[in-house]
Amino acid sequence: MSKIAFITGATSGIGKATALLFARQGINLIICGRRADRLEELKSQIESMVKVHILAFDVRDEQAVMKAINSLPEEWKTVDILVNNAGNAHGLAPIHEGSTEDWNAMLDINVKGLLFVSKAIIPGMVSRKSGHIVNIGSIAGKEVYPNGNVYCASKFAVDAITSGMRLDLNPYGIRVTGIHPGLVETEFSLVRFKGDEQRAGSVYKGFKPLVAEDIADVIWYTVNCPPHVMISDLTILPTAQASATIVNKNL
Ligand code: NDP
Ligand code: 8X3
Repeated sequence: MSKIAFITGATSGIGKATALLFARQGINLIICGRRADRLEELKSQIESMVKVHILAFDVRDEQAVMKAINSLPEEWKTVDILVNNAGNAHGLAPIHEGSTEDWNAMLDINVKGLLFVSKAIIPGMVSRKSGHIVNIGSIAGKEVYPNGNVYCASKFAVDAITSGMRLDLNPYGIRVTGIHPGLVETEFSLVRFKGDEQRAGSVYKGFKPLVAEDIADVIWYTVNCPPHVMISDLTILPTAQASATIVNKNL
């Protein structure tokens, strides 16, 4: 029987690329995000390959998360792979200038949203003693960079939660993978800089950044490993990037 993957943040970037790749690999998909029109469009792209179920909800809204996941039809309740990908940076400002609205957004989406979705899905994996959780962290969850403060904190939290999950779910044979990308050209910077296309584009100028499909390939590699193999923690950078702050623009 085909597996079922639940992918958050499937309307764009890494999540969408992962959904497209998983569909080509025959994995049935529950695709999530707030923008229902994009989910419908993605569904129409892949439904000739696999079964697709759409769940449109805001991961910040605990009630909405629980309602959406608890209302899954019976044939969709057995989630084999959870990709906790939804997230974004909001703003890039020194700590004394950052907006509390941005801080709330990052902590509510990147940390609490990931927890709410996990809370709704993991008990089923525990009862079945099987499953794979892939959490998308960041190089920002390994190194703090100037003005990254709260975004970095949210991704350090994802890293800690991922380690905690791995410990707590070890008795149940559930695999837990943390993937930590460096600079990937998606809508990420457009969201961070609130729609300023010029500023967003400048982040990726002068070197070859990763693309969403690079991360999708890595996610697929981790879920496609033999059952006794768990990729626990993986950082992936563009070749031009040596650390969170060092990017060679002269290659
Ligand atoms: P995108 O902006 O392209 O995609 C973000 C996705 O998250 C969208 O599908 C969006 O869907 C979803 N999302 C955002 N807020 C919410 C919300 N409140 N409720 C539900 N879904 C939400 O960015 P990326 O693909 O780059 O980002 C994906 C993940 O990768 C994030 O966790 C990000 O932190 C991480 N990452 C990105 C890197 C990069 O350089 N791009 C590097 C390292 C990590 P919608 O708006 O429709 O709700
Ligand atoms: C996204 C990568 O370096 O822009 O998490 O924070 S970075």
